[in-house]
Amino acid sequence: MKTSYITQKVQQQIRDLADIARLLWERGWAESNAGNISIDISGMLKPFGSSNKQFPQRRMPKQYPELANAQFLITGAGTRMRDVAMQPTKTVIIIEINEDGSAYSMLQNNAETNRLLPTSELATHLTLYQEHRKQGTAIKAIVHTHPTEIIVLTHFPELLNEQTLNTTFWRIHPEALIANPAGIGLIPYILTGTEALAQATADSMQHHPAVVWEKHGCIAAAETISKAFDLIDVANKAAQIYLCCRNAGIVPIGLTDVQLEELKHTFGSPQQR
Ligand code: 2HA
Ligand code: ZN
Repeated sequence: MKTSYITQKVQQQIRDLADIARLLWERGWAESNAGNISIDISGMLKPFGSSNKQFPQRRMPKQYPELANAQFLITGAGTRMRDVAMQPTKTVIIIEINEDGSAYSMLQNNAETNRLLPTSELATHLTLYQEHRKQGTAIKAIVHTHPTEIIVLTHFPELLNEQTLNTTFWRIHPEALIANPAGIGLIPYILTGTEALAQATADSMQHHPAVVWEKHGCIAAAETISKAFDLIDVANKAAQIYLCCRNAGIVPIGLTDVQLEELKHTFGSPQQR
């Protein structure tokens, strides 16, 4: 990545992204090239605009008008989170969306990042930023990863229901509701890297800041990358506790109905109170 135009603010965002990549790797959620991260850095760099021929534009299958002139840090396709942690400037790309949201250019010109393209889940990242901008909600970072225990739970047919999954999490680990009163979304298995996955995730995110992808992983969006990580971390802790109980030979009951109602009444979303 050529550094001359990269501001201190952007450098800090790159460090923050690398810190979260390290956590994903250390959690065991980032085997090989699993997972991807992006941060909206719009306003932190002067837009280059399409008049700049230094960075060629690549057209996208879909147009993102709300993202006109936006800039993002995004992990490169095929990059390993452990490498992102160690060498973010070789694995993270800066992209700028053009004036009508139909193409992006990669703001980079060193030999290593030049060979990279944005993550295979680019469509999902951009669709989520686009939909949140439309709704006026301020998300600035997206984390997609493969949290082991959450994925395991999507192989339990009896938990493949959004309400059941959330109630299970809240009963077994009340902090899961406190950390995310809106609950986690759950969408059925959809092929990785597709527009269909992007759209289903965006639909679910109208109600939930984090979404489980059946038999694949989890994705979260928040105002900061740390908050996006926390959403997945807390949900996975609940999944871990549940699985520990099952491994110990019990099907845990968790909070009683009265205790769950008290929790929802105190910490739940307005609809639950
Ligand atoms: O980036 O995890 O979902 C690799 C993936 C695709
Ligand atoms: Zn994935």
